[in-house]
Amino acid sequence: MKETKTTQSRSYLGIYRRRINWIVAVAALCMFTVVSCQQEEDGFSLFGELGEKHPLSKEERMEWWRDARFGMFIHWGLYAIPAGEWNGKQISGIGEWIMERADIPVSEYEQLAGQFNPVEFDADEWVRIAKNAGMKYIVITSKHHDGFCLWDSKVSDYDIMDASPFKRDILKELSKACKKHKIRLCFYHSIMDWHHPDAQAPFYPNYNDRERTNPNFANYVENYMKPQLKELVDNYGPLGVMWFDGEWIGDWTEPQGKDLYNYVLDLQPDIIINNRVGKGRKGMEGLSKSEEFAGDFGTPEQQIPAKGLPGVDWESCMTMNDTWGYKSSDHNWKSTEDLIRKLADIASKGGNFLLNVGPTAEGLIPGPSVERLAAIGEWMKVNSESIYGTTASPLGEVPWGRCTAKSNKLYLHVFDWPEDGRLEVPGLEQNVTKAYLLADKKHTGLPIMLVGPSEIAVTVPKEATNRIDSVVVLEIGQ
Ligand code: JFZ
Repeated sequence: MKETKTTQSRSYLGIYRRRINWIVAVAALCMFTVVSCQQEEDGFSLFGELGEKHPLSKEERMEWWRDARFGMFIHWGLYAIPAGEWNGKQISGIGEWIMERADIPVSEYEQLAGQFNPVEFDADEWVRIAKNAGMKYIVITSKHHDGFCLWDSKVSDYDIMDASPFKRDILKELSKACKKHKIRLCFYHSIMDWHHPDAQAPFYPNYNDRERTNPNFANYVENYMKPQLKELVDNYGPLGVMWFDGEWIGDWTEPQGKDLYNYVLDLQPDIIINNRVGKGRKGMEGLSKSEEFAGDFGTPEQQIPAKGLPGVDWESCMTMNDTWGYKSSDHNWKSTEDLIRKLADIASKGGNFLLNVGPTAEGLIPGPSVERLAAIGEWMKVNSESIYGTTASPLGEVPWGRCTAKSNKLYLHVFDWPEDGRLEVPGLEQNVTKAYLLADKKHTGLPIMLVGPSEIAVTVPKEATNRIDSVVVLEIGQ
């Protein structure tokens, strides 16, 4: 075969063959140089430890995520059944930790699987709730620390198909609904596993042990966790993000984190992986890009870093009350006002907002969460342009609210509407050519006055367009 080909090409190309070989060689060298420079610019050297072999740059992988700015976190599992109460006692702390908090033996806790029958679960409805709120992605617990799997796993019997009477593949239904409504599906997956015998420290009850280790942990990683991740990517993807957690246990090491990062990227080349795949609390306030390995983005939890995390992609995850997993006694709901302003605040600092819901054991997103998401959706219908695809504010602190930026526009999120109709905007370096209310479909220009070398005042109507956050758009000249 080879012989024939050579002869053929020789007869076709004749004396030009040598010249063509040269051109091919030079072209290949040029391409190689361009590719390696680009990879280095993106933070990954072609020959570096991370990004090696992976065809897409981080910039390419992060594009949709940076545009999205707003996602739904879903913590759902067996813990929704006790809902914060065990043997008639209220157990303090977050609901999904009840197994640990109430010292429940594995043999007892796993019996909850036999009761898990969320007949009200409607994947389409959940996705619609997220979509109507303006959320662009959903991160659901494929497996939380308790080890119970919400999909039909071939390497486990501790899952929704084998251990529960429900016998419907929850993640399959969500995957279909997400595709239908064009929302990215992502999984939260706990490295720590309180159920697998090789994953927990072997002295009960040490589910969450940072010191002691399990001699068979490698077996759990290679023959259980990795095959499960492959199932999730292959059968429920393509996924948006693999969101790891529970990396603080004594068994987990930084090299294992790097290996897992590469393993998941090999499964799906455009997937995004959070920082908790590796050791430590990277991407938290005060840590910079240069510090060790931090996955693709930082995950400040229940907090918004005061100045954002310049140079680092990040996502604040937050509860609407004080628990991730459903807890029947927790009524401490954040107000809609608080949530909308948090969304604007996070966007103004260059981050994403991952807002949590904890569905009930019946399969319903709690009413107070649904109401708040609907109200956020109403605001987003008018104002989402000031959130999607924006970057951090170029202005310093502004007294009346927050600011986001996109191409030649600044979006002024006015929380405190000026009673005198004069909105002062300090810290402006460029020329403002036009100002208008985002809620005004006609984009009627508002009067602009120069009041200082880098300060203007916009004359705005007496009444705010929205009592929580009215957006004024400034168009910036060249
Ligand atoms: C983890 C989980 O233990 C918890 O149940 C929930 O899923 C949450 C989203 O993540 O808890 C953490 C993880 C990280 C920090 C604190 C609690 N942290 O970085 O400070």
